Amino acid sequence: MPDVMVAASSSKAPSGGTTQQVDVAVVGAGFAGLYLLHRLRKAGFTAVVLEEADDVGGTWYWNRYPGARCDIQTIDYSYTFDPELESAWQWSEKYATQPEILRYLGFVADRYDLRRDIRFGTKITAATWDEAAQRWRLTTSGGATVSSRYYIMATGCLSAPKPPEIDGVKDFAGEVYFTGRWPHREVQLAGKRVAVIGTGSSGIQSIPLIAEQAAHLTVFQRTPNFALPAHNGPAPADRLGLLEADRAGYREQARWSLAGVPWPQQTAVSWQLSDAERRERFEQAWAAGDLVYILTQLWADQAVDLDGNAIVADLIREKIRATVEDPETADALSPHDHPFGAKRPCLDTNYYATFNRPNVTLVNLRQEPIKAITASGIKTDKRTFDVDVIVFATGFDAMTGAIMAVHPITGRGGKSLSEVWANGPQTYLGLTVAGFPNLFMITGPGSPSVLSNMAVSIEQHVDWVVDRLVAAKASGFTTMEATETAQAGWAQHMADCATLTLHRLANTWYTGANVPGKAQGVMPYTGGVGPYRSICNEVVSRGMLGFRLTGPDGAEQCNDGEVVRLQPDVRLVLNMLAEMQLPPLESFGAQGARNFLAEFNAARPAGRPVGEVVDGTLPGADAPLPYRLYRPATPGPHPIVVYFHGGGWVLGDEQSDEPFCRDLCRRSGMIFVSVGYRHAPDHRFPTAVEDAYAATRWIAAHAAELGGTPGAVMVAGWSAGANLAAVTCQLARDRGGPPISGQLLVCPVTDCTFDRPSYVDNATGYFLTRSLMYWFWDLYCSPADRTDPRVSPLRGKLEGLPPALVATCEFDPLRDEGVAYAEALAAAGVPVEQLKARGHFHSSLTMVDVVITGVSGRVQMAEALRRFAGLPGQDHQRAPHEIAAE
Ligand code: N01
Repeated sequence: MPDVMVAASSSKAPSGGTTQQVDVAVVGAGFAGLYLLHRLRKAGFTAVVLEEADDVGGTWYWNRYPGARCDIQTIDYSYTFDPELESAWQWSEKYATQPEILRYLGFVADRYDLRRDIRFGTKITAATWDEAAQRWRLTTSGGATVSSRYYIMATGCLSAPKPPEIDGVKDFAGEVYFTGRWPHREVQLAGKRVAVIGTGSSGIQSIPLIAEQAAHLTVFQRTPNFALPAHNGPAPADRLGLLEADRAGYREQARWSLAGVPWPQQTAVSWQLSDAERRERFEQAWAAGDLVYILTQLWADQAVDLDGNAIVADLIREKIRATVEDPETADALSPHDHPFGAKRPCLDTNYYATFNRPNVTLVNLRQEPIKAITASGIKTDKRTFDVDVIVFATGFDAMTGAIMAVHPITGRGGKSLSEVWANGPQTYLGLTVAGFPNLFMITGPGSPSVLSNMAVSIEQHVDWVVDRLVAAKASGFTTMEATETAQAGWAQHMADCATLTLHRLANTWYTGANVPGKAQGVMPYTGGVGPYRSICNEVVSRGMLGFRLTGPDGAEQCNDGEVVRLQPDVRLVLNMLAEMQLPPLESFGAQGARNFLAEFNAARPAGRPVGEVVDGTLPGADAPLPYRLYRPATPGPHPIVVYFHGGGWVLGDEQSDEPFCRDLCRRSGMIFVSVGYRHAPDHRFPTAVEDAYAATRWIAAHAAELGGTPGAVMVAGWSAGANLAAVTCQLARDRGGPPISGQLLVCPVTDCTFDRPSYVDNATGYFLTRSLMYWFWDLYCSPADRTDPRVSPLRGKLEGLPPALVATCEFDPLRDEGVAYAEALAAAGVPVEQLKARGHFHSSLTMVDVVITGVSGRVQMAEALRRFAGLPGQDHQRAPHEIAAE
């Protein structure tokens, strides 16, 4: 079959200046456009696909440079919507070449008879929403017009090549090629002096093959990129075996995975593995030749934490040094300016070894930038390189380029998309834009798209959009449009997701940094394919949340709102808990609940190393109490924080908040002494509070023996433990000491009133429920005791208390009483800092290494403790989510 199949049976524009009327107009006949057309037709819509190229293929039509291949294993990079299609097509290699992928797309187009509705060689010149007709009006390069109810951009993320931005390109007398617009004829490079500018995936794939042909190849590199050997060949037997053993299961797993390829989520973090274990994992990944594998399967913190990431980057640089013979060249090829994976890494075949060839030269543009292109070649600020051919592998105006720059799109009220996106793309789900009714994008900015296996994301987007069109038609609605609230909520969720990953720490096409003047920001959705799919499904199950639908005769439905208000990792934790369908904790009884908690805690990450952990016993109010002391690794003496664990005065012990204590010990550089106070119902009020007070006295009196700084201590606690910390401060003031220099109250219980809005709004669904709180209160103290300031400190005298940091979480029944306590402290003249954790639930801030978005909160807590102790602040130049190294 020829590489380029001429579209003999393609759709023709209607003659005589008539406007073609269709239900749906689609732009682009690549992976997305073809599947869209197939699904639309099956759903009974009339559709036309408008395609600039002369054939199907999209990105695979244009990118025909030497060495062009996919970099997701081909068995994963395929359509999965039709099992018969899957068995009708066999891929010949692990990573198919561009011609083979193009043949596949042609095969699909023919198999489903798609070409008759594709208008090739047709460029759209403008798209305008016609308010009166409630339709899109498209004008095309040939002058023909199309009127459609819906307009769907299936334009791909990497289809608008970026101009070279180098002076003098027009002066060059030799041949010029762009990898993204490679000629359809054979390009003769044999015996020629060739320059390649750019070392992204396109450069890295083409350089080894160009080097084999050219008399001499000069590679102009601005930023070195991480490249990994593809180890191409037949599809690996293990992956093929998995697919063939359970095709449907394999595909389903991919749909719910993070990157659209069925690999499990790693749980071990780098610091839990020995050097030897890490190296073994890395070597295995290096040998696997699989981008998704090495990006996700080494250790859980490789993509979210700089320290975990640096280990991988170091190991890759070691490989580069081992391959490239000239140390200076090896050094120039080694990336140092971005975390591994923050910029798209490449799969290569002999890339680094190519620089050992005598006919290849690397020019490091960081040391000698290009000044201009001249008639004879390329001039840097140090040298001139005479060449016959220049290949620009300089990339794309990614994600927004093909949607925005290619033609004006005008929505409601005459607003153009370029205006609306002037400060960066705004979308709802990456699929729609407020103000642009009935406009959809497949893999648009705000969707997982380029951070995923595109084939999986495309099928999900297409299915979701077409299913919505079918549902709208069935219910008589003719327009569908995202609301501003939903869109703003999605932007917030996108930003929350982006703080979890390292993508924002690199200047890449993901962030728009490669195009001068383009607005900056992480454009793809970084929350993962599976979570994204569940959110899209949730939008539907919640009555098209965030969409306004209208129909004839004034019919309207608008269920406004934000689909995700939780932090992304909190959402995952709560979903996981919901899936476990646990009975209410209170139904276990006190001992049963304690056992459950102990089991739950045993399964969590243990917490990072601290200098020393010491167990001991101290005298409580009238009985010995166990304690656990966490000492920093730095030389002492250290200030001491007396810590009270959470658990509703009923559950937990001196070890149950271990990861939280370790984390704060490391961050603050202070000793944490976690006290095992006695619990209800065996020991009801006021035992716990008297134990807490007695323990604080004893610890303050024995500070030097414990390795602490003599003098004042600080108190801290979470939940009921924060209640004890707050009450201890009041007792210490009233009973003549010990001196307390500060109080850290995390989600404190401060009052016995249960009718504040947070008790109502967050009564269920956020793990700590209102009924669980009732149960705790009932076990701890009788109704008559509840107004006692020793259990409701909000009702006590607040003047003269030590400075406080009060942390509250948005989705916590205790939120409002925490805020009330902070406000009352401030009113009483106590210096107070509030930390209001948006999108978090009661346990978020203590779930170290699970809820990573809690890190910035803990950084703030550690800083507050240091201020209480009169210590200088620490250097927090690093991004807030990054966990400092030992
Ligand atoms: O483009 P890129 P690409 N002067 O933007 C350099 C996908 N893809 O076409 O990093 C000098 O990655 C630029 O330097 P810098 C894949 O997702 C997939 O290679 O900006 N240099 C960079 O080195 C990929 O990520 C496959 O400092 C200039 C290079 O040009 C995406 O497409 C194959 C410059 C551009 O790299 C884009 O890849 C190919 C200038 N003025 C592509 N301007 C598969 O394997 C830019 N550069 C499936």
